[in-house]
Amino acid sequence: MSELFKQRLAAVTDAYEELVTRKNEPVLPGNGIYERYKYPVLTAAHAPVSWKYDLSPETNPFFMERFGINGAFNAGAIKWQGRYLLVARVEGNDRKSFFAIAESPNGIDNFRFWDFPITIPETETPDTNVYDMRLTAHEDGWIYGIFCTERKDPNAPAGDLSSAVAAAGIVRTKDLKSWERLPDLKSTSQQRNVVLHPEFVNGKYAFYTRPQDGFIDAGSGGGIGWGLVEDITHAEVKDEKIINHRHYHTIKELKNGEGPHPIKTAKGWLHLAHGVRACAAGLRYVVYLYLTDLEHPEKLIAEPAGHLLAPDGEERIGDVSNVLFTNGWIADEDGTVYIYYASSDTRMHVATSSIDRLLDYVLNTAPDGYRSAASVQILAELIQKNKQLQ
Ligand code: M1P
Repeated sequence: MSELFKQRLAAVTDAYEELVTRKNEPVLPGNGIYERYKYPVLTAAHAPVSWKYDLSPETNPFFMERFGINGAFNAGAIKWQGRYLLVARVEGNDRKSFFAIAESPNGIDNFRFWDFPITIPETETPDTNVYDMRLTAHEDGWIYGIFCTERKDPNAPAGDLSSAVAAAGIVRTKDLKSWERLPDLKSTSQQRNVVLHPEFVNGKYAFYTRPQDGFIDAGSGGGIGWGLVEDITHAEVKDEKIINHRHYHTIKELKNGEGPHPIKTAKGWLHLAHGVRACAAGLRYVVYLYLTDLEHPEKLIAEPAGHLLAPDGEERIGDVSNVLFTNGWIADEDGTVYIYYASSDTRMHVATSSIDRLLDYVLNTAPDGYRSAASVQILAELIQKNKQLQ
């Protein structure tokens, strides 16, 4: 073994260990709704040394990377045997994404990837790319993973090497190690950001959908949809209705999409979602919250105006800048909520809050008045109220 190999192996291993054992800390005082944390919880650099390097001095004398990892983002989340698990979208330098589980003892730091990425069985039409898994521990006893499967558009004209078709892939597991692939969700349009509701509704599986005109364009899709499915092993949404609408001059003017599955609370189902608008810098993705009825999860009860989380500081920059995206959160038994969000299609972060705080936020923050004058009126009323208290 050469001196170079020895030195590089030691340096790379030390840097990795330092990163995955680093303590995270809240950024205070925050806004009272949640606390952000100083460090991202998962990055490309969290990929184990054994994923990136051939550890044999004979076949890798320069100790150079043999498998480049470009990002770790858009992770589903679940609490499993007392540990906080992220099912990350790991993207290689080759642009292909795959899923891998990273585990933490406390949900805010010390995330380490499991030894192997997840092997997702393919259907008869192989996926070109898979990403953004939403995990649902369903009352039927399975843990489902609903993800986006992307394939080249078979109808793309010759020379068009970009057009793609998005659909919802479905896998399920009982141990998070072996995964059974079910047929993709059938619906009348392309789909991304599809999420399985954790409970049966009228004895059926319930899906949050995001109908879209094309691979990127939500177009006439209208917003976040809802549909019931009889048989999850041949899932088909026949009747899809929009339950969270896009709206002119809001944070979700162009597109929106359900995040992780909603959390059941005493006051309704708490939903986390992303909204997209266009601006001179391109698309801007932010995260917002809404609440729906306990008995009728498709019925909106409350929705504050604007975003809950928007790109801030280093979060603004990455492979696809100005993007916050979420598809994972964990509600602990004590009411703590861990909101996992990705920044700029590059890395994962956590923000912590509680069911009580998020309900207070969703129920007591004014809804969008859709006009500047309405916003000024809300602000003036708050200032006036505060004047009487000062
Ligand atoms: O690049 C931003 C996001 O774009 C897509 O989200 P949406 O379908 O709402 O436009 C997804 O590809 C997502 O993975 C990505 O983070």
